[in-house]
Amino acid sequence: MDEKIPKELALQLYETMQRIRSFEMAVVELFARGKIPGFLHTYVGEEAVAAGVCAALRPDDKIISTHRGHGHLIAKGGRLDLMMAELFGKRTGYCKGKGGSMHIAEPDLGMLGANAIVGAGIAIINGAALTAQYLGTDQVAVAFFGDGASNTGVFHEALNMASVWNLPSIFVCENNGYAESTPKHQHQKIKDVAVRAVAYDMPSIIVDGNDVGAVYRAAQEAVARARVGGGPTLIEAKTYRLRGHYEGDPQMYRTREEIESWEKKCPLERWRKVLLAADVPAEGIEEIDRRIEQELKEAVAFAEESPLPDPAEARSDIFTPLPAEM
Ligand SMILES: Cc1ncc(C[n+]2csc(CCOP(=O)(O)OP(=O)(O)O)c2C)c(N)n1
Ligand SMILES: [Mg+2]
Repeated sequence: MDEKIPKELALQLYETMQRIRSFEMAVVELFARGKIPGFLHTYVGEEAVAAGVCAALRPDDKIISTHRGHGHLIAKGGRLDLMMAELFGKRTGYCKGKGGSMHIAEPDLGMLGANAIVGAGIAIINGAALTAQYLGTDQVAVAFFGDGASNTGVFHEALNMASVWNLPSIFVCENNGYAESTPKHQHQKIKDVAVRAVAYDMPSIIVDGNDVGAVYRAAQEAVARARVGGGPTLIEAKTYRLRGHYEGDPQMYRTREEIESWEKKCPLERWRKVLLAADVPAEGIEEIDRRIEQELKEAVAFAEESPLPDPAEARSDIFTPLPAEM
């Protein structure tokens, strides 16, 4: 076990990853059964990134997510029942069933939203970071995004602005080697996305995104710097998505062997081995697994039983009312 990670935190990291994996595997099945409308992009295989980064954050820190966002909300403390209801399009969900998988948000947890527009969140997070800087709080703001998103203009604009204004922004690139069906070597010539930080005189960290302990330490370093006015960091977490780009993706662009080679690097399996080697009792781990299984059963029942939104409310909640003093 990593000496810098106490056992309690190590178990918490495992629990977060397991909550994400179990939620995702449940929604995969429910989607196949026609219970979940729309598109579904799962985070299976990438759990260590959200779990490791969010463990280094405080509840009042902000994050922004992507089209592959369930893991980010869970790692920031999202409740499985309210998330499940949202994915079902039910009124009891986090966004009253009007957001769904790709637009789920919970500002009270500092989760500013999933986003179907690739790259969009990278700039939005600078707004949260600027707010913290302006108000003189020591909050930090994290944008999660993919390797594909690192080719958008908004990525470069956002990193430049964060650097020039010395914002407490942390940019976390989840490099899973693909943008939809396009392998990374066909969409960018650089080997490491992290090298792009040099153009903005920004520190960067490359980390094994399937090693939750390593991700946690990288995030801790970036967070510590941002909190004391040290400015932004680009973290590149190298990982892999074990399921298709979306559920139903025929995946003609990669081989079974490639997927299997990454299944062997499963972040949960790896961390379970680390825990056992550090004499964490197997029963403790199994107890976490059982608790999550039960929580998920209840979440599915809650979503199933919940009502659909009232059509009369279709046009409410579109604009936020201005605060009275404005
Ligand atoms: C602005 C924009 N362009 C294109 C798309 C279509 N699209 C959806 S996901 C995706 C690939 C994103 O790849 P990456 O950023 O690596 O994220 P990953 O899916 O691998 O997590 C694309 C091109 C989109 N949603 N938004
Ligand atoms: Mg990608």
